[in-house]
Amino acid sequence: MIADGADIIDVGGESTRPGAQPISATQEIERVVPIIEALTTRFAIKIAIDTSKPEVMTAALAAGASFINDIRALQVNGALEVAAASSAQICLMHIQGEPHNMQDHPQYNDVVAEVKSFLLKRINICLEAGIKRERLIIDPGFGFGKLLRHNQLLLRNLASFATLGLPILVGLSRKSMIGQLLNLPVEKRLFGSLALALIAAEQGASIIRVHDVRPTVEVLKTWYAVMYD
Ligand code: PT1
Repeated sequence: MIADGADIIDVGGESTRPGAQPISATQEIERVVPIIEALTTRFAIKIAIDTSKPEVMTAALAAGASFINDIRALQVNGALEVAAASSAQICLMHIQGEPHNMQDHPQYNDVVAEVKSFLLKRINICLEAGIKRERLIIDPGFGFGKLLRHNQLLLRNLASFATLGLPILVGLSRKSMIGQLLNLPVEKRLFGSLALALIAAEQGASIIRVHDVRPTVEVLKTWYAVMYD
């Protein structure tokens, strides 16, 4: 991933895919800490820790992570305090429900407005806890308690999240949204993922979480060179 042009490696020990079951903090730490240590001792790459648990955040930061990627936007007890006491960058993501049940019946009146208003609340809670604005990143949380229609509306209107004044991160790679649009299984979603990465970048996303680093870097480099170099 580093050789292919990744700027950040997101390390996670607990699946957050639809239907995933939770694991303990101890088990999560046992999974991620050796990986983070192995990466930080060998490479000068930024490591994100994909977790919601404060204990895991603490252990991962001590092992060399410098980015907290939290799909629950620091809502778990103690997470806000750990994040505030660190100097890490923080990604605040929107989710409706919990991974095990989030796709059961996602419901919104105005998905774009509701996701934005949730993120604004979490941003303000972070600022009140003493976290500098410069450390924050936002993510609408594609596939996290969202139907295809909700994901479409969020991506179509992603540029409007710029009103929150923070960098935008998106994760769209191989998600079921592409499966629904193209009727393809997870291992055949590369081209759909590339299309979604480009749409997100064109609308101002500055961090794109992907599985297929090299193809994505080539698409985005080509787009950027033509449009902005
Ligand atoms: C994401 C993300 C993430 N996605 C951030 N972190 C996952 N900040 C894990 C599906 O619909 O978008 N942003 N960490 C992976 N989660 C999912 C969710 C995987 C939905 C697949 C689906 O297929």
